[in-house]
Amino acid sequence: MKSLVVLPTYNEAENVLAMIDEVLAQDPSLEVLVVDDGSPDGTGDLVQAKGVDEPRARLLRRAGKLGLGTAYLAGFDYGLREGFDQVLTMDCDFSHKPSYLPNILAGMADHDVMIGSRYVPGGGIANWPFHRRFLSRFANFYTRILLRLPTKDCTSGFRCYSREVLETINTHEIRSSGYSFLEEMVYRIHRSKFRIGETPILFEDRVLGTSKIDRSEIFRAAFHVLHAAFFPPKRPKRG
Ligand SMILES: Nc1nc2c(ncn2[C@@H]2O[C@H](COP(=O)(O)OP(=O)(O)OP(=O)(O)O)[C@@H](O)[C@H]2O)c(=O)[nH]1
Ligand SMILES: [Mg+2]
Repeated sequence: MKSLVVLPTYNEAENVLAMIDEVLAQDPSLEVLVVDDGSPDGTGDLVQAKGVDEPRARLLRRAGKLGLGTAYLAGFDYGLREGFDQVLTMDCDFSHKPSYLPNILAGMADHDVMIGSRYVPGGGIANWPFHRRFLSRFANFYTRILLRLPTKDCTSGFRCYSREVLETINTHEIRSSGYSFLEEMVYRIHRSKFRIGETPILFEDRVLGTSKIDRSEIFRAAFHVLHAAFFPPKRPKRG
């Protein structure tokens, strides 16, 4: 089994090399692809230099800040093209701790998708202020009700997708970015009757670097979920 861990980055120079090292240390089957959107802080150059003596660390540079959703799409395409059996995604700010990777990989034995989940027993959020916890809880409640999803954490970006899932659901039809991209992925996967598993993670707020999420994204995501509820995507044929 060959697995690709996609790390989208925008100004993560303080985190990126330590993240790569910790991820690669978890399992010999793992390789890393950093999808960097021309970070002004030189994140891309650090990864390129790292790749010189670490063949398991790869870099995909994009010209400008094109958003998290399309960074995931670029990572999925790369993983499929390069023959990986599964593609994982994680934030590159240590909110998603690499030490959970073995649990996520183990879950893939009997699931098509695994999600590192804050909202299953044993999971949680360490140091978020009340308003962010509330927002995340509300977003998940709203999404689960409207889209009738059994998944507890629909907005977690800590995931592993099997090759078959990425080949089946039409990821390029997903127009939304950020949180609603993640919600729509879960929705499409669930509608195609793939097995979605969740394993608990303790999510911790970033220590280094700054947040890139903007407030308008929250409203766009809420609208997008509503839209998906009334106009569901076509169910693709499986395999
Ligand atoms: N390639 C790429 N990566 C991005 C973009 N926006 C954010 N990222 C990365 O996506 C990951 C998640 O972004 P964060 O800023 O941590 O967003 P968040 O976790 O929702 O917000 P915080 O909890 O405040 O950190 C990080 O690794 C970012 O560097 C983008 O436009 N392009
Ligand atoms: Mg973060």
